[in-house]
Amino acid sequence: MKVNQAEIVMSAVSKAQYPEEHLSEIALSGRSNVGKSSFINKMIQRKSLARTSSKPGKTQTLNFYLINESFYFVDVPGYGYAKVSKREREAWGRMMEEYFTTREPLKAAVLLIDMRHPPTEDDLIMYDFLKYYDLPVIVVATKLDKISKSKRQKHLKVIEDDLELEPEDVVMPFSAETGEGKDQVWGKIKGFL
Ligand SMILES: Nc1nc2c(ncn2[C@@H]2O[C@H](COP(=O)(O)OP(=O)(O)OP(=O)(O)O)[C@@H](O)[C@H]2O)c(=O)[nH]1
Ligand SMILES: [Mg+2]
Repeated sequence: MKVNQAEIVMSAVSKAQYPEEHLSEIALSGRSNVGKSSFINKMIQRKSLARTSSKPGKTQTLNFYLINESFYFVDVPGYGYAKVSKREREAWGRMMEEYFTTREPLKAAVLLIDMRHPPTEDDLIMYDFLKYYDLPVIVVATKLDKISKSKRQKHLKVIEDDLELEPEDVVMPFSAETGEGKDQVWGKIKGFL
């Protein structure tokens, strides 16, 4: 996909702030620090349109990025970050539920899993949550550049098995560092737009 235009249109904390023109949306989801914001930047070839950080918990709002004036990537705060209070966790849960369960323009979720480790309990819950609401899920294994070539298949298989992937889903390896996997993931995303 050739991206000619990309801009942030809204940082939202509730429904009233979501964009109104109802273009298709593709949402990112995954643990804090897994690489959701980096994924967006790499996919659209912008170094730092979406803010990233080596510290978890960078993204705190639903950030709507308009791409080619035709659809949105929605960057979402991550889960599984230990240093959040119960109140913050509950607020996060409400925000996620409100968005993922009621948003009509949402066409698919990209669920990012850190390829270096088996999925966490929270990853399994997130996958099941998305499936429960009948949202198409694109499972992307990130940080591919950190795994040696000989170990890649094994790591992908662990993700597949632990998530108990439905037959229609596959795990797509990706690196926001090298761009490996980018074209394949674009191919998959285009199918939902
Ligand atoms: N080597 C490598 N590093 C990556 C990759 N993707 C992300 N990172 C690094 O991982 C860290 C976290 O990336 P972010 O994109 O901010 O992660 P996030 O999922 O948006 O995190 P939150 O906003 O906290 O939920 C940063 O230091 C990135 O540079 C990748 O594919 N390879
Ligand atoms: Mg982020």
